[in-house]
Amino acid sequence: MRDTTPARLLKRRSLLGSAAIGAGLLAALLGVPGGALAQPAPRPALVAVQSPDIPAANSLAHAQQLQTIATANGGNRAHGKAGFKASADYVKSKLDAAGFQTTLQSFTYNGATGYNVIADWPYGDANQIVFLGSHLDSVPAGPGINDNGSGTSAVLETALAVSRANARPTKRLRFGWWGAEELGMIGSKYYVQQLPAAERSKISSYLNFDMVGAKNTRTWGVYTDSSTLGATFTEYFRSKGLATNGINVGARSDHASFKSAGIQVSGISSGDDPCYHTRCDDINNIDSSVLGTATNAAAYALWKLAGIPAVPAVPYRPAA
Ligand code: DPN
Ligand code: ZN
Repeated sequence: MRDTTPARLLKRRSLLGSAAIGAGLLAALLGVPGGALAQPAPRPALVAVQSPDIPAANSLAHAQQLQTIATANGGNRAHGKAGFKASADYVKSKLDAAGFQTTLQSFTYNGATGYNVIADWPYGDANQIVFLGSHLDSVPAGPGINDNGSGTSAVLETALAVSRANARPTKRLRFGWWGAEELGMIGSKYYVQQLPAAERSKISSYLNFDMVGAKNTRTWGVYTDSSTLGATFTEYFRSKGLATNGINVGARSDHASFKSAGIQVSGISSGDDPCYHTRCDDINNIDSSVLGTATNAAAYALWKLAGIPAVPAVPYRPAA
């Protein structure tokens, strides 16, 4: 070990002169290797949550694909229509390519086949699942891009960010895109009801994303039955200087299916708009930066709640 006792330093001073010692100290402070007093660089401090910064354009590209699908299939993506199945196939193909374990779960409602897309990221404690979901169907009147191509895109892009990060979370991550929400949360109710009780009890929390891209967004609505989950979203928006308000969505979206099974739920919404449930809820009806904020809020909540390890801000290089 290097002798740094005062006596030794004084001896060095007398041999080399104070200028050399000064240069060595400066080299050490600047982290320059080989200085007379160079020390190993300190390990950088770890930050609590380090979710990725996801470009808004990524989520917007999914919304554009959903618009293209609606346009090619009679202008909507409603339960029982070709535009719905094509939407489910789009989401599933992206997840399959990214390494998720996916399931296309079918159910029957109103004489038509509906589908849920479920994706698991196969790492972390399978007994503690953090679940993010959004409904995938539109109403028959239009393409449903704010309601709910926006939530669909935000959750899809968050899942793809998990894959890009090659995340190794403490908890398990599951993602769901629900069919026939607009007819009464049919798909999410079906999913929860067919799960055995032992499987239901593994779900720690469910976060819902429904209408998260509205152009007229003033504040972010946060709904929750758990102060921890709600605070996670509020904390994210506050860190970006964005206003929030507590809203009550009641049983108007898919979180209600999970809440009924005793699972802690929360969700965010930018709100509806003049094109709600009409033909003009198209790609021009969303604001890409609002959609980008929703995506990053989803990623922040997921990284925090599932315990995805923070990475050092500066790579750690041991001293040679
Ligand atoms: N997106 C609405 C629907 O599916 O008709 C429900 C809703 C309203 C969701 C308000 C969030 C906030
Ligand atoms: Zn909706």
